[in-house]
Amino acid sequence: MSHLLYYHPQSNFSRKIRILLTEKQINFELGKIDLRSKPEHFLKLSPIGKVPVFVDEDGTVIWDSSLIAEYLEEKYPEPSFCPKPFQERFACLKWEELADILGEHIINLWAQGLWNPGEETKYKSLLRQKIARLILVFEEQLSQTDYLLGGDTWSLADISALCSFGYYDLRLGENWRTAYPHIASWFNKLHQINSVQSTVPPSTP
Ligand SMILES: N[C@@H](CCC(=O)N[C@@H](CS)C(=O)NCC(=O)O)C(=O)O
Repeated sequence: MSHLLYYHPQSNFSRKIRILLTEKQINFELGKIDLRSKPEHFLKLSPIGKVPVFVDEDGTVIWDSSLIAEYLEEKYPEPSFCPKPFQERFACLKWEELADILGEHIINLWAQGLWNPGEETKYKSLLRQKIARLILVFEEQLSQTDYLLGGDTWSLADISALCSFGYYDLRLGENWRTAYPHIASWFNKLHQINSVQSTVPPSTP
């Protein structure tokens, strides 16, 4: 049995794992899930019903991108994308979480747009505020360091964040680049990497 990743091509959380698997040089097959009509075999594997879901070659099933990332770091440690020392590890996981929450807010804002098109609801405006507040944290960090953890190479933190900003592009437009120049240049630099460039979410699924 080979590795299998259930995913959706527009999903930021799936992209995170596709990049990680590619960079760790783990061969994997992709199983595309129609999120509007999830197949029974997928729902049997994952009670959460969200992508990504990773199936290891021994049949182990892991859902949730953060858990999958942690699993991959443990089971396929080289090259590593999260430092091992306690403090640094948690710094990495905190940035990953911040990036994922940004991604979730963007998903929610986009979904609100589908449900209430043209209407600026209180919830939409709250989400916009939350998104703006989070983005500022990334801009501030990247005005001081080349990568989110401050070293000279990217990590899981950068992967999660670039997936959320890529998802922002897809769902809300590319207008953030002018207001956040440090994020923009970090984002452009990361797009020179093949696994990043080749997983840019397409506008049609
Ligand atoms: N915390 C989860 C979030 C996964 C998630 O929200 N996936 C979205 C696509 S990006 C999904 O499957 N949505 C379908 C649904 O909620 O029914 C993770 O990190 O994997």
